Amino acid sequence: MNHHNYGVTPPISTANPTAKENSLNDSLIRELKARGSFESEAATRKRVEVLNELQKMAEKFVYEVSLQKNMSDGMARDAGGKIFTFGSYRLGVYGPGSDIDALVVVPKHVTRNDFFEVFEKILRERKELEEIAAVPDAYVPIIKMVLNGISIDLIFARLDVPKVPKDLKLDDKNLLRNIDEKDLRSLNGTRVTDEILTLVPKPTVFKHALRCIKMWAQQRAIYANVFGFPGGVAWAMLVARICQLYPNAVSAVVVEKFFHIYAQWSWPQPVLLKQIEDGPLQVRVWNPRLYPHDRQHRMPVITPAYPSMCATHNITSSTQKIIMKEFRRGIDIMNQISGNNKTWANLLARHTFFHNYKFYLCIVAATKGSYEEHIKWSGMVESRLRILVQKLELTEGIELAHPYVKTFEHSFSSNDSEKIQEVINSYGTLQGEKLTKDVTQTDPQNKESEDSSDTIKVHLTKLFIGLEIDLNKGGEKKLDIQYPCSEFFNICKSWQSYDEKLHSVQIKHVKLFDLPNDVYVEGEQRPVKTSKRRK
Ligand code: 3AT
Ligand code: MN
Ligand code: MN
Repeated sequence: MNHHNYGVTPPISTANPTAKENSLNDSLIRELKARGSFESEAATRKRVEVLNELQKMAEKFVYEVSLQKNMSDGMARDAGGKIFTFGSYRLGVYGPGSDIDALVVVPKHVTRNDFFEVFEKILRERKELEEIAAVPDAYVPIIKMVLNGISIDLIFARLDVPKVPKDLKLDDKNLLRNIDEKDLRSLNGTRVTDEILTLVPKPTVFKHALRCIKMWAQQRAIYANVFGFPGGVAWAMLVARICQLYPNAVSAVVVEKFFHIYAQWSWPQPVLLKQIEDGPLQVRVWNPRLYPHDRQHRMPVITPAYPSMCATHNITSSTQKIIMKEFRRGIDIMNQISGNNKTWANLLARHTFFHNYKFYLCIVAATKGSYEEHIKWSGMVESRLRILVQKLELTEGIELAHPYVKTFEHSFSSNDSEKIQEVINSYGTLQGEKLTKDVTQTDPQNKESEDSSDTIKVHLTKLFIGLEIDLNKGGEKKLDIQYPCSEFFNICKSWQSYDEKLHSVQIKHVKLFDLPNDVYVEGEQRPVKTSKRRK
């Protein structure tokens, strides 16, 4: 095989950019800059410094734990410890608001417990530490912190090796032997991002194209893994594959080809950056021939690092339609940009989700209790929204169930428990928004102890699904969504920590003109009834 080929097929075109393509690329970079995609060199230097400090702290951590475990001073020094990064920072597509996603890798004798005790203590000693929150029982256990003004998500992996030198690389799959699932999951992010970068012909072309696609996907509200759209890693792999197919293209051309290729892709053919590898573990590797579950993936995008997984298993029939429509819009606007009728700003225009449908569902998760309590409950409801979408899709009369990718949150307090219940019951509608004037809006984080004992606090999160309805299909019928809704309630209420005195979940039918004001951003006009306008 040709050593210079990237990917599982030869390239489509190895053409070099034309003058026109170069100038289109310049205008793309200008547009990205104007929109604040890049941060200043000074800010990036600060990130590097913070990472250097973090590396020193990691070494100190491993050293201290090694001493505690009766190693000699020399052996404790040699035990090492190393910080890796993943996420947008590692991919080189971070902006001013990005965090740093980091992973600390340690030798066998240092445990996850040590991470949450010793490393946390070392962090807490630093005067640059502004915030810290440990979540040891998460699916991927994590310490979230703010160090020197920079948010850091720090995860942990312990390898079955006696020491972790500074030149250790994570690409060897034998490093995955004899480690637990949490370590495996924690290593995955870095292994995948590192490998993506080795699989693209020109990393800078890839990074700029990915910045554009990320911004586009965010603006079009199709960037959200939990809600059934691709997440950051999936968008990165989708762009990387186009870079492989057009190895000499500039970023603007990669973006243009991106829309063409994926609008015409034979889904569910998977998007692969390389052939899927076998490995030494008893873990599942994505394989639709073997696993019926994997056959259900509609737009599979497969991670390159062993064990390969599908990064887009959350995509549903509706979200696939929405994504495909956006690809076709991309083609259309790119054609017009090419003909000088439109600009990159048109491609990156904000979505019109809260204008597009006649009917919406508003899903409300409410907690009468602490904000921490509410985060858990609402997070659970959010993570189940896809299931509601899937059940709606199967309902007669529903053509499309379009989940919105952001939540809206409020907290209120009052001494009047009936008022509180009224607020919960009407939350999510224009009417409900007026009712909230009778209660006190509070800062969710503010501590309970500051309130008098008879004050009731409620935290609310609302989510939206836009519905495209076609009732004429099967004759005269009324839309009935009782079944999908009650199924959804059952799933939510079977949550292990569900307590009906604290938690509630409701689904409301909201017509377009009854949507609350807070779903519209500044400068965005509410939709107006056309019959009124004609008067
Ligand atoms: P930003 O520039 O930070 O906004 P990003 O792509 O770095 O973009 P995140 O920091 O949110 O986004 O996530 C980085 C990676 O961490 C992506 C994914 O592999 C992992 N990750 C994030 N959130 C979760 C989650 N809830 N569950 C599992 N993995 C997650
Ligand atoms: Mn990040
Ligand atoms: Mn993060």
